[in-house]
Amino acid sequence: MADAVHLGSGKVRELYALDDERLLLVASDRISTFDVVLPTEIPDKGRVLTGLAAFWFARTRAITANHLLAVRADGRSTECRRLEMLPIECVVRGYLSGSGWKDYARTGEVCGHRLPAGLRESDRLPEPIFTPATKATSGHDENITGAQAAALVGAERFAEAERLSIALYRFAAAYALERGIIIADTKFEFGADRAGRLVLGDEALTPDSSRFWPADEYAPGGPQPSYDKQYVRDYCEKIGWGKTYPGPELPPDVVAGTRRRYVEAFERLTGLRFDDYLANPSVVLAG
Ligand code: PZK
Repeated sequence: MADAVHLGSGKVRELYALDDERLLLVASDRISTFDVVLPTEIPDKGRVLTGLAAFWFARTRAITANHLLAVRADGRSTECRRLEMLPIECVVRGYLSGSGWKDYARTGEVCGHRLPAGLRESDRLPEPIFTPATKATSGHDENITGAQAAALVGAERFAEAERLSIALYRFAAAYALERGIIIADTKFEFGADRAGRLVLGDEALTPDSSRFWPADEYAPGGPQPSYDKQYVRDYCEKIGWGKTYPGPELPPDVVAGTRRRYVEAFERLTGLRFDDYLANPSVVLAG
């Protein structure tokens, strides 16, 4: 870390340059809800997300190359290959939720995909759809059509990003469903390496980059409880917070319940004990 150069901050992550070819991604224990970072941290949240992303990177190598080089001993930092990131978010939706549901309810379409009539909020889609978005530097990402995305990255790049995103989602959603977790939708970020090959970057298939729902509580026709953040959201509703900065401090029982849900998601999906990850983060890379 001594000579790592800070490049930027996300809401809950920090990005450093290690040298011309390598970056360090550090996941903090900060949590955001309703787009506001709360003043209370969830212990080990950053380690859970780092471990899960590394687990998925290791298990999806046959689908796509990715930027992961190493997980550091702290369990929250990953060294990765520096890429030329595409200026689009590669979102895949298997269920109708969030902005996808809003757009469908208004127009019957999501990002140019015409969907069957009569779908309800949180319904499973007949097939997963690729719904790219622009990367907003401030405010919210905006859904765009495939044609708009192709104009931004080139038709060939677009087609490959779409194919890889759908394949990654299909693999992970089927795997997670067997372990009691619905991955309703997810966001990938791709970049190009020096040879111009497309490489999966960022964090992938974590609860911060996806909607995780508990499968045993799935009830389409309305919004679904979040696997990881539901205690936080329920508490925020209960106290009548206006969902604008600053957010409320979380009480110890909400922190403990939320930490337990993150750890539970990690253990269900990886089949590993979280304590074993803390002792040696490389365990997520084996097999
Ligand atoms: C890259 N971000 C998002 C912003 C964060 C993360 N492999 C890569 N090569 C080049 N750039 C990036 C990556 C990755 N991943 C990722 N911005 C650039 C971001 C702020 C903090 F932790």
